[in-house]
Amino acid sequence: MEALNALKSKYLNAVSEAVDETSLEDLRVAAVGKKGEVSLKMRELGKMSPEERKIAGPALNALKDEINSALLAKKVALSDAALNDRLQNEWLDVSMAGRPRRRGSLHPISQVTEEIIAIFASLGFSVAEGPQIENDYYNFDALNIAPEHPARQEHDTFYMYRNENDDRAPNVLRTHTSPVQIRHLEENGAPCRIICPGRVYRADYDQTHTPMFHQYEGMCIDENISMANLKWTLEEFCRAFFNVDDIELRFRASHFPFTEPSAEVDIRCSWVGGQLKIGEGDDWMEILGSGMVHPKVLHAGGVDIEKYQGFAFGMGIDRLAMLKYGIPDLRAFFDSDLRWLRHYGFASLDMPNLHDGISR
Ligand code: 2NL
Repeated sequence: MEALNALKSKYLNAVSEAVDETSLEDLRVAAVGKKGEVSLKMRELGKMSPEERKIAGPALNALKDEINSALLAKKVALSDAALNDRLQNEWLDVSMAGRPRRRGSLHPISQVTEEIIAIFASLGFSVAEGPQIENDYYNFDALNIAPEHPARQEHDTFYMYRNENDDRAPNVLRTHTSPVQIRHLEENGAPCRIICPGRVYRADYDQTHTPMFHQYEGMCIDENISMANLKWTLEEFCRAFFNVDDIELRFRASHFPFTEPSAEVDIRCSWVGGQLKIGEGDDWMEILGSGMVHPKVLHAGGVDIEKYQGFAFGMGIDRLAMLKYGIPDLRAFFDSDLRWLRHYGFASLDMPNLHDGISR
């Protein structure tokens, strides 16, 4: 009996002091495992007299049960403690404010492109897009630009690399967005009302030219389209874009291979103290080229020239952005200088209110 009491207090103490599950398991093996101390004692029951066994048997069973329940209770207590510990240490305050992050901004060219699209959308124009690498048919021939035309000379056009013995005509980086309009006509036919904003490329680099720049062209083809529709459309655009009610445009006869007649368009303006004012003053500033689409170009687009005619125009997006937002240097547009982008960039959704500018 003495021996059992000693075993009991030895194991119950050890269990209560165990710090983890492995030491609990070691204790279980040492006490009640196959070769554990209690189990060995149980084997001795066989050698006892029936009277001794009557007392020792139940006592050993009771001891075994007591150690097993102590082990189980301790196991539960240890895992509860471990869970509490994790709950203490691994919490997360989901109501805490996030780390501040600097918000990006829209490049002025993206902003102005979106403004142009919004204005022309309200006039019923949709946006057409096309490849920046073109073949010379779409970039030149279809637009009535003859092979000997100066715009085709090597110094203006970027030609794609060809293998030496490849004598197919080389592809080019599009020098204007006009090929998009030809492709659109081929696919959709007349009538049509589209604008085509996008990147164009010319081998030219100085204060006012970059080898990649942005332009948009517009085209409207239908049964009764005249220069009068062109003039109204451009006036509406300028009113909305520059946010000035009284704008005045001046059409000057000009020449483009793809329009006949052709006109360059100036807007009335003044420069006061280096500040540009649109709509008033005695100066004129050229802002775009335009005209009635040349019959050969309509024909190349698969349009029935007996039935349809239309106007087209083109302007530089970069220059419009400089004029509207007072940006002095074209080349800064493409420097990717973050300070510049933060200064001249726009918040997303910063759209002009079209109701200010468009009269109906
Ligand atoms: C300019 C001149 C212009 C066009 C572009 C055009 C396109 C087709 C047919 C006819 Cl598919 N014309 N585009 C017409 C006149 C002028 O751009 O000075 N752009 C900055």
